[in-house]
Amino acid sequence: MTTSAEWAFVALGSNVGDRAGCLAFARQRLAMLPGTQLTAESAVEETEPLGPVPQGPFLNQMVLLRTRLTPHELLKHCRQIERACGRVRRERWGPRTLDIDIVRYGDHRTHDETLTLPHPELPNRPFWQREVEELEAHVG
Ligand code: A4P
Ligand code: MG
Repeated sequence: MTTSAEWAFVALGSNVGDRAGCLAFARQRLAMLPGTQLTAESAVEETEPLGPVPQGPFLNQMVLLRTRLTPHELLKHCRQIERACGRVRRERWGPRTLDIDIVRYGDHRTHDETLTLPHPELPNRPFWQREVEELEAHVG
């Protein structure tokens, strides 16, 4: 935890099971993180799958957090939320995915074995770019 807060742009994606439910679960859990406020959320967008794996369409959304968690602390919490969603959804509705990616964290630039910031896929994902733009209006 740091003393000063930063703006974090966090991307949510789901393409199996109760997709909207997974996004809602993620928003709720992110809003409850220590030292963190969920300041704004983008529209939810249905997108065709990117990449080589044949799979169903995604629901994607981005949220804007004001957080005192460090980037690595935030990543650790995101992983926990993904796992928690996986457990809940597997038991009730079969396989599901929830991806939570940190797209931007202030102006931080990081590249180590667990975290790259800004997220390297940002230039390749038009829906992320649209969502970032939508949320930037809320950055004070
Ligand atoms: N990691 C490094 N940098 C970051 C970061 N900035 N934010 C590491 C989050 N994680 C970061 O992620 C793998 C590892 O990336 C993590 O352990 C973390 O330490 P993962 O979510 O466990 O695995 P993954 O999802 O298979 O890989 P990755 O690279 O996150 O895949 P993507 O990029 O999320 O691709 N098409 C559409 N339309 N919409 C989508 O959302 N998503 C994917 C998944 C494919 N196609 C899609 C979408
Ligand atoms: Mg991911």
